[in-house]
Amino acid sequence: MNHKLTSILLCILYFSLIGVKAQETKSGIFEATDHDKMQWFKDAKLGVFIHWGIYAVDGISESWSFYNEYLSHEDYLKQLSGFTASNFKPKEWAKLIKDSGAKYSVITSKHHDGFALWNTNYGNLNVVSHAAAKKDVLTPLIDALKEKELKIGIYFSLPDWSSNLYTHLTTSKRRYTIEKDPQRWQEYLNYMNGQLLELKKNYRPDIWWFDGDWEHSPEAWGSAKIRASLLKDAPKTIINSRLTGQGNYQTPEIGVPVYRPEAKYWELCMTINDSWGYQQSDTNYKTTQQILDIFVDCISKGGNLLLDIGPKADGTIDPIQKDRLLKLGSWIKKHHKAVYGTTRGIPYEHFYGPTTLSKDKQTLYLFVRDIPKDGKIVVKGISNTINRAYVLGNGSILSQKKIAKLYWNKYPGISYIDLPKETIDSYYTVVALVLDGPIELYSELNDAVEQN
Ligand code: H79
Repeated sequence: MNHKLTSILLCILYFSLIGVKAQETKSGIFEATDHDKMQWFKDAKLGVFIHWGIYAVDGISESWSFYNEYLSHEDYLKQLSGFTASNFKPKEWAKLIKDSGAKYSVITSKHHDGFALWNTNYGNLNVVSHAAAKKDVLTPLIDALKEKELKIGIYFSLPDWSSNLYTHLTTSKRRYTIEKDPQRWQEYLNYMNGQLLELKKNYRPDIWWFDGDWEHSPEAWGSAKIRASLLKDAPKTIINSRLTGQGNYQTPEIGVPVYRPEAKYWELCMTINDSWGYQQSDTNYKTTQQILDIFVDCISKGGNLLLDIGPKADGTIDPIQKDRLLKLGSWIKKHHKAVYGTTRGIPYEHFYGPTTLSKDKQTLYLFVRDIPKDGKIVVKGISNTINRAYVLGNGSILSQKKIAKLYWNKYPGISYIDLPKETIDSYYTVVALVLDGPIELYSELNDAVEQN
């Protein structure tokens, strides 16, 4: 092949690669190879979110309490002297998180109040030089989580309402506008990016969990530049959708999706009571059943749950929060095959409840919340033969009976599967249907005689 032809072919190859390299999706920009890096996230299903900061001292809402002017910024910062971390046991936290069944944990390195949990060289508000703790708490926590082989997510607030370099102080007070003082804004960006690079270098996180992007445009934040610098030498890092348009997955907050989201990758973040940080007065804890209702709903729709805890200022974790994580963990342990590495389930028309499928699509897991009054569960419109039905984590093989199956058409009939009371789990019983091949759903309107 001559030189000219080779270079033309190389050019064509180059431009066709560029063409598939980046693609805009709902959650942001997607590289062609991003599906590989998202696989562990897709399989993980559960993460534990940690909101830990000075707001735990008085038990008031994280950052928002002074932003919304419920108290002065000055009084909010007085909590620094109560943030002792004196009983902080990172290894116990990591064990608890592992035992919850989570595969990753996302920690607030810095919330909108600007209080940094590590020994940062940037800014003017961190745990070592400004809080009673006088020690870095982020490093030992991340070390302990890594020791337990948990993936690490770093939550980072783009806004810092405490910084004099930042535009917003409270809902009614602005320090300046970017248009009028671009230099000051640039100084803020230098501080913010300095911290981000510090976090990247120190911790090499698997996920960057941004928050607060709504306060400025992506251009003002320099979102594309931030993304490029975080991915440099770390292309497998995942970024959430809150770096406006630069992320890999969507992050609905509190609102459990009613319909299956279109996004391929998504994660619902959810409080364990009604607060992100520790608030003593908030006793409105979700029950284990309710947490599982939400979790099962998420995984059956192809998403993850990022369940939040709010440790106290001394580093202890409320016993109710511990209890919920441990109960969730023991349910997941019993039913792990129906959870990790599964894909979203089948439409409710086939089964009136949440479902997941094994990766090879040959096992369908049915999540049964209640006790069926006639001891039977019903599955419709599955063309496969159900080779075996059993109760996951219990082992009982279940008998089944098919009705309304005719020999002269392809309509697969209605299957009734016996579910004896003794096999019922206290939260969700999982029935595994082992099929004769990848699942085939029948969706025809069966109104014609196909064979006679
Ligand atoms: O860290 C937790 C919360 O503190 C933080 N995200 C979780 C994980 C958070 N709280 N609220 N929000 C994020 C979104 C806030 C949106 C609002 Fe607005 C800001 C409502 C009013 C001002 C954005 C801008 C929506 C309407 C205007």
